[in-house]
Parts: sequence; structure tokens; C-alpha cells
Amino acid sequence: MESVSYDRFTSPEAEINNTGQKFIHVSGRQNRNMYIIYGVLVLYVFILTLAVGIKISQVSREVADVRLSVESVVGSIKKGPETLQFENAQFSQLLMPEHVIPEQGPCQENWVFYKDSCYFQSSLKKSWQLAENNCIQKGSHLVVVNDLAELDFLSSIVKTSNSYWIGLVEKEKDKWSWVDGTDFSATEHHWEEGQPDDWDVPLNGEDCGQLHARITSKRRRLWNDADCTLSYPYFCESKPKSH
Ligand SMILES: [Ca+2]
Ligand SMILES: [Ca+2]
Ligand SMILES: [Ca+2]
Repeated sequence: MESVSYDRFTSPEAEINNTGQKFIHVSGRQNRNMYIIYGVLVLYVFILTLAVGIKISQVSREVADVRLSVESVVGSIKKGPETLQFENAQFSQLLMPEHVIPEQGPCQENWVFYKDSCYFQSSLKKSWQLAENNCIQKGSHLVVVNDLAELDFLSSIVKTSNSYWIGLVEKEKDKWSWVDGTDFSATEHHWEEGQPDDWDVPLNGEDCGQLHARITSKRRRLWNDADCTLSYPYFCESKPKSH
């Protein structure tokens, strides 16, 4: 019987050629190793691809964020002044009466036109009687507030935070009248809450009407009775000359 001696220097392949069983065993181990290596490589490539993908996604998002920020900043710079003006306008509207741009219309210089009357707003302060005298010199009277629309117009054009004399006077106790003879009982009354109160009765009392300095939530200046000897700015009212 032919014996097969083991030659430790024989190459695996030679050994394989002599023993079919061993050939299969060694070849299977090589294949398994190759599969493992291949698997590890595939896994490595997969992880690498995944990592790169995630990184690219993060970078893209960051780029998008930066782009949005830049656009936002550029937009603000481009319309910065307009934005500020708009915000200021909103701010003023909350605090101040609605601004009306008065027109001269058919009225004389320094007077403004509304509906069918001309109005003069004084810059000087005078007592009620001197104010009325000054209006008369101008061919007018202290303003007669006939209705709410006229009151709101006056409220919208006042230039200072002062109270303003109007053509309302209490010639007898509890008998108020308009300077131009208009029937007081026939016109709307727009007194501030708690007015007329004839405050400070022991001295001069309060017998003259004014648009009070307080601006209501409706941007309106309501009436107050005040001491006629005190000096306030005032409104005169007249008809246009053509009337
Ligand atoms: Ca009037
Ligand atoms: Ca009074
Ligand atoms: Ca009063």
C-alpha cells in the first residue's frame, strides 16, 4: 500500500492535490476569509458613505441657514429706514391722535379749511376774553363745536399738548352759551367725565370752555370748564370769505 508521507515543506496546493478532502477544507476556509474581508469592506464603505451623506446634509443645511441669514440682513439693510419709519408710524398712531394734514382751501393764510369753515390755531396764549377779542379782530369767533366730527377734526390738528379755549362760556350759573349765538341746548355736549365741575369756586370759578389737554383713547379732546383769566392757546372759526 502506498503511503503518503507528510512533507511539511509541501505547499498547501500540493497537499491539496494529494488529498481531495483537505483541498475542499482549505479552499472553504479561504473563501470564508474572503467573504469576511469582503463583508468588512462593504460595511466600511457603507458606513463611510453614510457618514459622508450625513455630513453633506449637515453642511447643506448650514449653508441654507447662512444664506437665509444673509438674505435677512441684506433685506433689513436695503429697507432699513422704511422699516424704522413704519414702526415709528405705528408707535405714533398708538400714542397720538390720527394725524390730519390740514389744507388751506379757500381760507386765508395760516388758516385751515374743514367742511364749510376756516380755523385758526393760535401759537400765543391769552385769557379767554382776550382770545375771543383776537378772533373778532380777525373777523371770526372762538370756535363753536357743532358736532363730534368737528371736535375730532380739531383734536387731530392741535399742535401742542396744551388745553385750547373754545367759544363756550357760562354767562349765568349753569347757563352755557356759544359765542356766535348758536343754541347750546341744540348742539352735542362733549364734556370730560366729571366736567363742568366749577373747580376752584372761591377764586374765579370756571366759566369758560376749552378742549382739554387730555387725549382720550379715541384720540379725542373733550371739554373742560376752566378759569377764564388763565392763558391758553385758542381756536378761531370763521366762514370762508367767498361765503
Ligand atoms: Ca363750528
Ligand atoms: Ca362755572
Ligand atoms: Ca373744570
